[in-house]
Amino acid sequence: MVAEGPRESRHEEIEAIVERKDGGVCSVRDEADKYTVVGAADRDTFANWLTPIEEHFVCHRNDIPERDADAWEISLTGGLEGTLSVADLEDEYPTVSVAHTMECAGNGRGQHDPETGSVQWGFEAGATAFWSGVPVRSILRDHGVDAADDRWLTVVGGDQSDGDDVFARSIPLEKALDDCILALEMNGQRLPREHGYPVRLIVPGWYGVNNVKWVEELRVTDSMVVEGALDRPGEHAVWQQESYRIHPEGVEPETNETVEAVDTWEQLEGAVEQPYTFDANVMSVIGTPDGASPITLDDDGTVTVYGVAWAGDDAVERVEISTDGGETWTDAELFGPDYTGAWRLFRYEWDAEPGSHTLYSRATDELDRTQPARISDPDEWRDALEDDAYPWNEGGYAANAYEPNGVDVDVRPADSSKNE
Ligand SMILES: Nc1nc2c(c(=O)[nH]1)N[C@H]1C(S)=C(S)[C@@H](COP(=O)(O)O)O[C@H]1N2
Ligand SMILES: [Mo]
Repeated sequence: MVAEGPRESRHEEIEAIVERKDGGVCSVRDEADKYTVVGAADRDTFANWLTPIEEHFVCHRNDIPERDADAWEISLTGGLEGTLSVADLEDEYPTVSVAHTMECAGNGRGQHDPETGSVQWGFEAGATAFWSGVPVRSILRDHGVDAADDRWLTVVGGDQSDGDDVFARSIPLEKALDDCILALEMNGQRLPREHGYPVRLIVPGWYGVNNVKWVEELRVTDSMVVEGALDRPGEHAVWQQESYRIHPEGVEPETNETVEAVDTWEQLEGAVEQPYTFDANVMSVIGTPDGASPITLDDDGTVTVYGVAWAGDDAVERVEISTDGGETWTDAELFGPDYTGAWRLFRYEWDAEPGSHTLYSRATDELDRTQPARISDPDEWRDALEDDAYPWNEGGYAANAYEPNGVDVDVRPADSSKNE
């Protein structure tokens, strides 16, 4: 089993990352100190489309593998055969770039009441980067796989656990063939070690956990990973079948070989009993004003509200803003880059009055699913969604309520002294 005690190495690794990222991130509380976690330090990370590497959150459980690219090898297993070196990826395959909004499935966990364990994220664990590398499709086709046939791709990380669990995640082969890549670069630079150097999987629009860092095995099978599925010692299915499942308190998630619905929201609506955290639920965050200091009005009395909204691999249809604590709502304007799997910018010209205001943003996706207002109580599980609440769940996963992410803004009158 997984060891429980705090790990000294976490602190050193976190401090080193925070220092290297020079103020763009800060460390986030992890009750048992099992994870290395840093999150965006400032709300205005969410006022820009591309997140600089310096502001991109980091989240992983084990120590970072130290092997370099020239010693790295990916095994191809299951329906595949052979190995791939990083040089093979660079020399024998095309390179593409994809835009991807990475959101930790535990983002918003710190907003659950009563508190759930593990990393107490607010909204800091979201970021958008360009990732470049080899389309998974090119590799699979080259190895004779060109139809999904309801099969799965299991991807294994080379990070050694201090227990005996293997970091393995499965995604439907259909998604893998569609737009996933094995990334070697992030925002045009060699992958930083903490983001998966030398090679990581990118699953555009899907929760962070699916984006396996330090990839060392690709396996094609009829089933998603279950215990005993891999040719190696240890526990194989912890990260797919136990952790990162959405369920009420005290429930042990059932192992499934396959599921009919992968869209996380569709699963939550009842398609799967204990949903898997696959594509990201519709979500938004206001970037500016950030509420940190009062705003002094311009002569024309308007304040521009900027933020970002995303909906996994579905499109964002609409973003509404409330400047009166949720009483009334007005549409914001979507603008800027528009890539599947990445967030959209929004802006709203607010005719502000002096005083204190609570601002909310609320996004709706192309399937007409809107962010709920709050996170439910634990006993509301099945009725929560109908009651405009996100279901409180034991792991604190995939929360997308808007009220906990509101920003309180103090507005001051235009400076009259300059007219005197
Ligand atoms: N091998 C491996 N990959 C991993 C993890 C991990 O612990 N080990 N953590 C996952 C989780 S929970 C998240 S949120 C993302 C975070 O990616 P980032 O650190 O590049 O932001 O990586 C994912 N990939
Ligand atoms: Mo995560």
